[in-house]
Parts: sequence; structure tokens; C-alpha cells
Amino acid sequence: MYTLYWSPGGANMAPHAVLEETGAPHELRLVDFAKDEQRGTQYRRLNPNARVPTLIHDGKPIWESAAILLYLCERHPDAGLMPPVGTSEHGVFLQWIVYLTNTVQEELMHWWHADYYMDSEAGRDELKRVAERRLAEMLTRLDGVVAPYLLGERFSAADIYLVMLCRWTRAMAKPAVDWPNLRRCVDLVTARPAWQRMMQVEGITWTGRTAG
Ligand SMILES: N[C@@H](CCC(=O)N[C@@H](CS)C(=O)NCC(=O)O)C(=O)O
Repeated sequence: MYTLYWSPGGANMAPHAVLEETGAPHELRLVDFAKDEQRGTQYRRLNPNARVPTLIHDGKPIWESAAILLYLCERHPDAGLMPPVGTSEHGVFLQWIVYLTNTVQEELMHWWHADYYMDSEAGRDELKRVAERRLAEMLTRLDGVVAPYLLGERFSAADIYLVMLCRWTRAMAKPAVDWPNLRRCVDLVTARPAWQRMMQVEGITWTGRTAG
């Protein structure tokens, strides 16, 4: 049994959808940002970074959404969410996961949380502007890759991660779905029953929240 600590639409989306893909029994524990629960002593004992997600398995907390996603893919090979370990296709799969989390996701953090990086309003405005420009360049490159998935014809958990990040561009002047190949990938992934269950349980739609 897994326990996933989460917040609606947060970085938990990808591990949550992967849990749904595997069919593994799991329970969800909401971390209420409105009450700042992520910064509470109790939660920080699990995740000292005060961020979601955190997965508990066999009593051990594991944090970082990409690490949780990879861990779940490894533990549930029958779900076929990644190419076999040791193959070059697996190497490319790892490349995309790492690129998505340490480059694209980081740029998204600049846009959503400019206040974490810049003290002045002018600094925050500039950071957001630059982040949006850099994200557009990244999305252009990703649009040139997905055919229709990051690994070509083969769907993998990397696509789930990509689509989570695409959703996070929804409030930008040019969201990811304005790129045609990314749009096709988003349509394919969001049509999956596992993705739809995750969205329903988290109470979110592509453009917002269903409640709260
Ligand atoms: N690199 C981390 C980032 C996690 C992260 O930034 N989570 C956000 C939600 S998307 C969060 O918990 N924010 C709480 C806060 O900023 O106070 C991961 O991918 O797990």
C-alpha cells in the first residue's frame, strides 16, 4: 500500500496518474496549502522541503515527483510505463524525465513563484517575462520531438510528466496546447482513464479547479 501526499494540480499529478496506471492500491493524504500544512512540523518530518508530493512506501518517505514516478515505474514493470532497464530506449526515457524536471519544471517555478526568487516587483516581472520566453523555446523543441509521444509511438510515464507540465502553462499568453504536436500528445494522455481518474480525484480540470 502506498500513501501519496498531494495538493490539487501540484507536482503530485504525475505520480498520482502513474499510481492510477499501475492499479496499485494507494491512499491519498491532502496537504492543505490554504492552512500552510506543507510548512507544518508534522509534514516537514516527511518532506523537509515543505513541498508536495511525498510518497510513503514501507514506512519510508520518498520525495521529488520524478523520483517517485521512476520508483513506481520500476516497481510495476507490468504496467509498461517505461522501456526495459538497460536498453538505449530506457536511456532516452531517463533523459526526458530528468530534462523535464530539472529544466522545464524549474523554469515553470520561475513563472509561478517569481516571489521565491526575486525581492522586487520589477525583478519578479522580469523573471516571469524571461521564463515565459524560455519556456516557449523549450516547448518549440518539445513540439518537434513528440510523435505523438516523447518516445515516438511508445507511450511512457515521461508523457504523463510532460502533460502535467503542459497544464501548468495554461495561464500563459501561449499555452503548450497551442503547439500542434504537444496538443496531440496532451489529447492522447488526457484521454487515458488513469489520467481522468487522477483529475477527478484531485478535483481539477485542464483550466482550473472544480471546487475550492
Ligand atoms: N521538485 C519538486 C517540486 C515540488 C513543488 O514545487 N511542489 C509545489 C506544488 S507544485 C509545492 O509543494 N509548493 C508548496 C509551496 O510552494 O509552499 C518535485 O517535483 O517534487
